[in-house]
Amino acid sequence: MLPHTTSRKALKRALGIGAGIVALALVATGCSSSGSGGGSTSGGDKNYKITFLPKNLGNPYFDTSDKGGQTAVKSFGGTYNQVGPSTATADAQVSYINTLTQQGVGAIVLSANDPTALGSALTQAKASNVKIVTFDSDTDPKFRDVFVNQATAEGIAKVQVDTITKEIGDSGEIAILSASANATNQNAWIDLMKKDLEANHPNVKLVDTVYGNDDDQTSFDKTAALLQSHPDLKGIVSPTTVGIAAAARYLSTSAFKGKVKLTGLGTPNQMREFVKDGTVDEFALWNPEDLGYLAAFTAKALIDGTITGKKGDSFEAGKLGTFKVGDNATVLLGDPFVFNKDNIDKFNF
Ligand code: RAM
Repeated sequence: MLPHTTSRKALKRALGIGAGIVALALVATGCSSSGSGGGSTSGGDKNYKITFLPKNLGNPYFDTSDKGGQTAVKSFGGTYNQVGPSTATADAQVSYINTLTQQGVGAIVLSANDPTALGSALTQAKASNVKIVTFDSDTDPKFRDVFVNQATAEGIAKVQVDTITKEIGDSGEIAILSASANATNQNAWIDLMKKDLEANHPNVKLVDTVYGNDDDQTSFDKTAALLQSHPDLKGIVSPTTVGIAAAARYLSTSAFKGKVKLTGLGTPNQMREFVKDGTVDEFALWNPEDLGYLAAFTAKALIDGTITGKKGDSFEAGKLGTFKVGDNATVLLGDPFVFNKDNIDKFNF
């Protein structure tokens, strides 16, 4: 029995999208902007200029969520754009928010590198009638209209703790390789993982938490350093797709392969070879393409005035169906899904 909370709905969504994806890097490197989408902004007097601002560019996870956003915006005749920094920092995101506000976009769809540091730029944007949707990584709720959450933080934390504790026989030292130190999403998950470990796994000791900043080389180097400073380490949890892929690459050619267990959140395409070669048994994620798609439709619903962020408001999200706004102006995509050697070939993102 897999240690996960996968619903049929989540699996169906993941499979449905997985089959149709052709690898697509919207913007591969650097700080840039990629315009595209539906050409003219239709929808009467509605400002459907919707720009995605991920944590950083060049991350396959965001290439996939951006692809979902683009599909959605095109489907309702809006103008899609994606901009973002090459490094995952809040400072780098501020200037993009200011520029988009000056340009008068209808909505910014943002994965935040920090819960508060973007606050004043976002407050100005909102004052200029730019709708703010956070997805993937939230800000303090006062700075945005709605947060589109990929899965509950509790569910995301639990699947990772369940997996690593099972893999190391519920005893011994583990470490966390995270993204950047201020990332709202990773920090929320890490807090919950710590609580779960303390409450339910007394023989498992979290000895270190290190940050690879969602940069491949930094994450690779931090993995090497972790293994060196903790010779008794039995497992690594990396709740970031960049981190887990870099850690797997390191482990796969080291003496620790298969001995030091690795799990966390990864994309099937980045992790496939490491599952097949025995470096990694299981890891989890949701469908980033669906997340981007839902976030774009959430932006549309805010622009239309169908929702304002009030609990109970509902809206249509194209092929994903109807969604409701929940507590703290949050919309929930679904459940995390666990990937392993038996199912990984069914996915292509
Ligand atoms: C990385 C980013 C993103 C996170 C995934 C799991 O791509 O940090 O914010 O949600 O990992």
